[in-house]
Amino acid sequence: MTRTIARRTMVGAALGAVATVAVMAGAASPASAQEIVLRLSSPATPTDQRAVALTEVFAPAVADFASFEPHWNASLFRQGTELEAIARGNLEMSITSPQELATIFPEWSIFTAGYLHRDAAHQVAVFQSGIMDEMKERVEDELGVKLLTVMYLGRRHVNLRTDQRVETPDDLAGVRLRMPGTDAWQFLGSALGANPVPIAFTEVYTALQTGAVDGQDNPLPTVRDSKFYEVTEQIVLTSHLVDLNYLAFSKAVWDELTPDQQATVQAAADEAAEVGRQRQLALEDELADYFREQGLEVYEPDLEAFRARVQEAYLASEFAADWPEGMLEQINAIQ
Ligand code: KDO
Repeated sequence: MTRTIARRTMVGAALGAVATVAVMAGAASPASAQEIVLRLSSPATPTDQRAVALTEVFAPAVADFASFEPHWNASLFRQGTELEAIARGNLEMSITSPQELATIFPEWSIFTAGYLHRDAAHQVAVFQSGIMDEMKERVEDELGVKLLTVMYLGRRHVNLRTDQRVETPDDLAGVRLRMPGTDAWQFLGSALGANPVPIAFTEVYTALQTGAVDGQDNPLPTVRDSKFYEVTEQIVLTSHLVDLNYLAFSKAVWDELTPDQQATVQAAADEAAEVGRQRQLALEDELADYFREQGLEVYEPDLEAFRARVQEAYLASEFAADWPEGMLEQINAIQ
């Protein structure tokens, strides 16, 4: 498996970031509004419910001592480079994924496995259960990134520009399916039966439009926000990944906050995640009909065939060798 960033480099970079913030904020005094700018970079669109909730809920909640400065559509950092930017002190926040964390810490690939989380509530219960504490601490200690809360993106489905019916993974043979560009995402594409093609999120619309790929996978609200429905013919409701992101925060900046400010940031993050989650769930409920009205075929394939193929692929994969002993069983047991 590729590790795009050497861990030793990251530790050094994280230490560098601490020094930068100490100079910015003044080591002895609590940070004030003038001093703290929380820049967030994400490929998400501004209409993505995670973006909306961060802007409407997180930003005002921390406004007494920090200004939240989001950069959507990957306008500040390229997708997949945000964690390194935080570690180097060049960015304060991002919406990261277990797939990105797994490029540095292989054990995080457990959360990239298809058909693992059951639903949004299961994600939250797993995140808060304590079973991830060691993994989170390692990210904090070695990368200088604090994972504040879990954000819901939604159930990922296969969205194709071709109209050939898909019932089982065999029907995806030879289909060039855009997946985000890390090993963990590419593996998921293969496990689904397709030929995965790595393309950055901001390039997906054009890739679909020009036929550079046959399809992509994302939750229904993302298909609407990014207008992928304009350049595709069908959505196969595979639900192959209940996708989650983590709100990532610079540990160096966190350490400069007073305990009260830390509590405010944490509560604001949890509240924004909850608001975004509920809105995203509501959208998922209504969007299948919307896409049908737009002329797309939207249907459920043989889910058991997909689940069996994907789960078998993960258990036999090199990823599984890095999963903490017993964690899969613990995740499955959490209600
Ligand atoms: C994507 O690139 O398909 C993806 O959905 C992956 C997610 O983990 C997340 O990064 C998301 O893009 C972006 O936030 C854009 O919505």
